Amino acid sequence: MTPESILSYTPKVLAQNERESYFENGYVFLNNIINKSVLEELFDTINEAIDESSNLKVSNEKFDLEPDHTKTKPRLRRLTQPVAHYPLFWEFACNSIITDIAEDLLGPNIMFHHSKLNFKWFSGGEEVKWHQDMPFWPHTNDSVLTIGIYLENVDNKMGPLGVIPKSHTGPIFDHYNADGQWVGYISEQEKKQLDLKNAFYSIGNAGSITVHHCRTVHGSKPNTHPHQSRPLLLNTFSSADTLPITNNPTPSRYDRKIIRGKPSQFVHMEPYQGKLPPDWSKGYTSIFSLQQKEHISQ
Ligand SMILES: O=C(O)CCC(=O)C(=O)O
Repeated sequence: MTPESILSYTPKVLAQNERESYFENGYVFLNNIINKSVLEELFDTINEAIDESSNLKVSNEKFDLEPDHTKTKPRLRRLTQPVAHYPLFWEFACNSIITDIAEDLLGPNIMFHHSKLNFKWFSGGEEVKWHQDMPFWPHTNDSVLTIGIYLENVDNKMGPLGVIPKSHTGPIFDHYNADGQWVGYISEQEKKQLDLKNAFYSIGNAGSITVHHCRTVHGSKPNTHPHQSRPLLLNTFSSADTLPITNNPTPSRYDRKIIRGKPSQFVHMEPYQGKLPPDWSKGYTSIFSLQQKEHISQ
């Protein structure tokens, strides 16, 4: 769907000027949106997941671990596809205020792509280098977004999510290095085209929401807070007429599921002017391990 047709529908949560600002700037940040009781429920499930991960020594399809993860001091980088493992996360993705916000920005018919929970543990939880999402999972057009929910209060030491306003209107950057290897971030050379000094960092309370467009350049610094982690739950959705053109790096049974409205009989096609990602059908762990060069995909 085009921004004009999306904006012609009556919004459910956002003010019209917030929707217009999303299309103009490529992001929107909303402080204090999710109720405390909902956050507490999510946390009960997250604590279960952390307990389960504490028995692991190496990352697997569900848990991406920091290199110094131990049983007594678990340090999870990412819980992959929480929706596939815990019904509560699926219910939250398809039937909550975040689904209404997705509808305000994608139109009445919505397709689910994937979800993840990035922990960014205290004292060193890793950086996410500047990147765009679209090169990881290109679609037939750019009516695709990711909604992030802060599960703890986040200050500027904790690696808040940063976005470059209006970068979604610029080019799709190369996420391969000069040797043709996929690195999952924008090179120093190409970064010179970005207005980094105007980066917007989302600082806010637990229950705040960040939304970023699939072409918006974004990233986050390491978490240097001495004892506070920065769990960020991320869900990616598209308009129903916007189809992925490559395999989902982290497929689940909910891949391409219509979660609002109805499937589309038509596809909205725009030229995709970026490189395709590598074939991850035989395995993908996370942006963290790719960017930290724990393995490099060709
Ligand atoms: O966790 C973050 O700060 C950013 C995550 C992100 O951009 C991603 O996982 O693609």
